Amino acid sequence: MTRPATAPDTRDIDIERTRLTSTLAETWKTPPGFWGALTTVDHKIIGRRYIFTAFVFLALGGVLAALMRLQLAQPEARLIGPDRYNQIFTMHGANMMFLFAVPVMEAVAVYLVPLMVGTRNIAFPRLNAFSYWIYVAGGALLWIAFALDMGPDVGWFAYVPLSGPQYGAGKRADIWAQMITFTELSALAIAVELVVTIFKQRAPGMTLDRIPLFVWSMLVTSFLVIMAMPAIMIASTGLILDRLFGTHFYNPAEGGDVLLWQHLFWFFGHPEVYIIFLPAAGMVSTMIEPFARRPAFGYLGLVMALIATGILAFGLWVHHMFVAGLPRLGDSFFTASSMAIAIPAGIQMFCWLATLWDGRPVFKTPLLFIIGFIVTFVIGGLTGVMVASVPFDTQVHDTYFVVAHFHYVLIGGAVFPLLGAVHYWFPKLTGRMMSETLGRWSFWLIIVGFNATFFPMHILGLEGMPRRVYTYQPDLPWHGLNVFISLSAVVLTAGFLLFFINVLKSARFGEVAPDNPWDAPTLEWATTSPPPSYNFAMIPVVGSLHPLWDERDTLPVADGLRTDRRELIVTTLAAAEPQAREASPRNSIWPLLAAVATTIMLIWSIFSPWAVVWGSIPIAVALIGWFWPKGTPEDES
Ligand code: HEM
Ligand SMILES: [Cu+2]
Repeated sequence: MTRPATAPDTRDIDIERTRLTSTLAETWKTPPGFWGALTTVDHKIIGRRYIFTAFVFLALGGVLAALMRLQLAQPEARLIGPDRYNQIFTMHGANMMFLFAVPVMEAVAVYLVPLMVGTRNIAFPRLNAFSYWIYVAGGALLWIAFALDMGPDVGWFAYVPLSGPQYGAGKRADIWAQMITFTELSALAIAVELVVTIFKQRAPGMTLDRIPLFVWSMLVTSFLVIMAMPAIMIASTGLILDRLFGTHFYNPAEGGDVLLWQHLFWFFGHPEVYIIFLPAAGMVSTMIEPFARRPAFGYLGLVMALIATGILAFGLWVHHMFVAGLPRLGDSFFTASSMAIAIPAGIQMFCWLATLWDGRPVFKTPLLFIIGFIVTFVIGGLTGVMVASVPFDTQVHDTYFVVAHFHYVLIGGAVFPLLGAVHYWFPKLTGRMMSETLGRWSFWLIIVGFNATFFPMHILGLEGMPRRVYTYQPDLPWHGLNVFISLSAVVLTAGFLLFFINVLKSARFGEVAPDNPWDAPTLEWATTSPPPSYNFAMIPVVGSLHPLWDERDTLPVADGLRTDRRELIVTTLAAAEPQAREASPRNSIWPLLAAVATTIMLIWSIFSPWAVVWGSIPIAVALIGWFWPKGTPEDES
């Protein structure tokens, strides 16, 4: 890189190591205290906060699940009435999907991707801060509404006409629709940040075929988010307009169409499940290497499988509409495409099994969760192939069979890898190790509790028990299994509680973690645990797919970056050759203010269309403050 005339001691190569780290720490620091917390743009602080918040929503959603199981344990139980029950299953589903599963994956990526690609912050750090605030606001909206008995009660996919103006009285459905706007805004923002970070901020030498598999999975996921989320935003905005304005998007009497809702929703909704699953698959591919003690088998196959799944994901949505009365020939195509998705999933499975088979596995907690994932996800995949067939789906549609199926893929396919990932990356996040003993106990309780809870639901479904019913009569043959399921859910809950206890205890008292406790090959382990504010004192230069295995003692580094202001290296898209030094934004309060203004406008607009007019003014002011030029010098090539 060229070196224009700057003060001689501001470049990293010109100063000695201790001064280098202290100068960098000063340049990149988040001031301590409340103000620092509100203005930070550090991806690690925001990522940690995001992960924590998502787990709070998991716990809240779990409480609702427990309530449902309590109610369903006995026939004609009086604990929860039908109206509250409708709110509870809707809240549970919407909360789990929109406030837990998608955000938690994005959150882990916000924390890890910049470290794994060897850069100092995520691209668009202020947008990242904004995205977190807007996410919290959407979550608070949903839960406060629920506390006020205004929680949505139309199911997590809010079908019209039930959610439309004719049947959905009050503001319950509007709360659902606007919560979508909040969470999709935040997800879209992160997707854009991740794509740019992965394309332009990879460490020099990290060519496309040296990108860690979790990062690949987040790249594909981000494109899925960018292409799928607009469909649901259009759908939910149309719903709000129908309800508030009297438009007729979904009103057949005036030329609207109820099936339009289902198409728009599932055009988003099916890719949504891969937005949850692909990051989990990426975590598995990344974690399996240090525990199998060999490189993942079939890197190219794994990457291609991610991409293939991402593309196919957009061609399956009608399998959610097999009983909507579409032409049979059309349905058959979607049966075929739904079954085809088993091919890339199978490729990944074979690669993981081959990695374990040929490796020398160390059975630590993360690997246990990986094995739990493999077994459970295969079962969920098999019932998926079953419901992809129209005659079978016609039979089990809207029964507990489907509830069993999607919990197998969601919990088995995403939550298990995620729990493994928490054990695996915890030392990087906190500087401490999680307890292996508690980890094993929670794993066994969760795996046994999960299967005992959800496997019998297949049978209940085949016996005809519909989903979303608040109770059932004693003369129906469902009682025994329901008691069994509710008791098993206690075991599952105990497992989750133990996991949370482990996290809290280890964060305070856990064994202090070294930089690379698992002898892992990827760059996030090349820095301290937890990493300093600037991530890397010198930007690493990557010469292989497993830099920390192949160049154990001598990871080469790039130099020439300024230390007195935030700078990072921009590299070319494919070859990752250094292109420019770019300034990274400083801390700012404006993202928070913009989020507050946006929140006011969005919530107000549930009640009055004028909110869009008047509410936009504070947003515009906040954006002007955000983008006000501060005289930062031009980036240098
Ligand atoms: C932790 C243990 C969990 C238990 C015991 C549980 C239990 C249940 C039950 C009993 C229902 C059916 C309600 C009904 O049809 O009346 C349900 C629905 C649902 N669950 Fe879970 N669940 C759990 C975790 C999760 C997770 C982690 C996710 C997503 C990542 C999830 C997503 C959903 C969705 C989307 C629905 C459908 C809601 C609707 O019908 O609108 N669940 N859950
Ligand atoms: Cu689907």
